[in-house]
Amino acid sequence: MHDLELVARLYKKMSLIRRFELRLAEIYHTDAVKSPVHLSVGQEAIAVGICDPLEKDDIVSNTYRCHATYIAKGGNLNEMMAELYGKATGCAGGKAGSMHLVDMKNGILGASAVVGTTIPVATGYALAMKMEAAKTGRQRVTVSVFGDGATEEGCFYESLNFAALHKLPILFVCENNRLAIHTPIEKRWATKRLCERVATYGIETHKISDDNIFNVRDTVTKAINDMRHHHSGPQFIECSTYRWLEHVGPRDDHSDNYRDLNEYRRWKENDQIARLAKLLDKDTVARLEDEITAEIKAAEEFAEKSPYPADEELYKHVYAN
Ligand SMILES: Cc1ncc(C[n+]2csc(CCOP(=O)(O)OP(=O)(O)O)c2C)c(N)n1
Repeated sequence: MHDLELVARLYKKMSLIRRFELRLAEIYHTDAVKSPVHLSVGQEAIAVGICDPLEKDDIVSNTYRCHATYIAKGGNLNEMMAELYGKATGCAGGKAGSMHLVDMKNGILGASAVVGTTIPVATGYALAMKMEAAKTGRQRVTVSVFGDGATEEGCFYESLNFAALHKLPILFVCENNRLAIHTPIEKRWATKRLCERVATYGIETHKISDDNIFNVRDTVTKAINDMRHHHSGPQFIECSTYRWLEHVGPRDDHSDNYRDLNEYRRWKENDQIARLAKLLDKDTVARLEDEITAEIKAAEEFAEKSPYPADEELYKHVYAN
């Protein structure tokens, strides 16, 4: 028996992410959105399961596929839409776009398009948090989210080693959607034993193979508690999931012949949004969907009405002060 308030909260976040992204896909051809978009449709349960147990001042670190974690961690929706529109009111002043969402007020570290590079940055943030806790007595935690492709980068292993050596409060989460652009895991990895590889660094690992949002949330809750209150050092979670749409852009790419469509159908049947909708009564779902409609509409209006950045902005934030 699930707590219905929790189910409603998780449902709303997942549905907001999906509907926001599907709306982007709808308007993409109008050129309102000024940057490439890497959509997470199908993967929402991971971002929401990870972020729900976090405190506001805990940090989540993303990749270029960062819409889901930004929304799940409580990033400002108006500022997100304005950023995608390239407007001055955007979360990065309209100069960064979809791949570099950031909202430090809500604990969302800036993302990057260079695969793997956010992992050492997040590890450095966890080091700062450990040093901060030595003074304040209160331990914040960092969650570093990345794809399976990022685990092929050397800086991933350097970060694991450093975090384990210094017992840093960082949770590494691999969103394993089996694909790096068009290349499936079988063509990239000699073995799929990712958790075993990570465990050799002395890091506790967990594998969640079914995208079950409650398993993700429970595993993260326990890991965060261990890190925050028992100084367990880093932990690692591999979450299997599946991307429904193309690697970058608003379309589905099912005619491109690189994915197994039976696998796609199996993941679609396992959709966590549909699953949670069945646990709620119809009126609750309708009310939550109405709220989502209003929030997306308000974000679009905010973005449309906002000005583009002034020309002088070009010269700001180029060098550190
Ligand atoms: C260092 C680097 N190498 C290659 C690329 C090109 N590239 C962009 S996304 C991507 C796939 C990464 O896959 P994964 O980490 O599994 O994340 P996903 O896109 O599945 O979320 C690649 C190879 C890049 N941006 N940076």
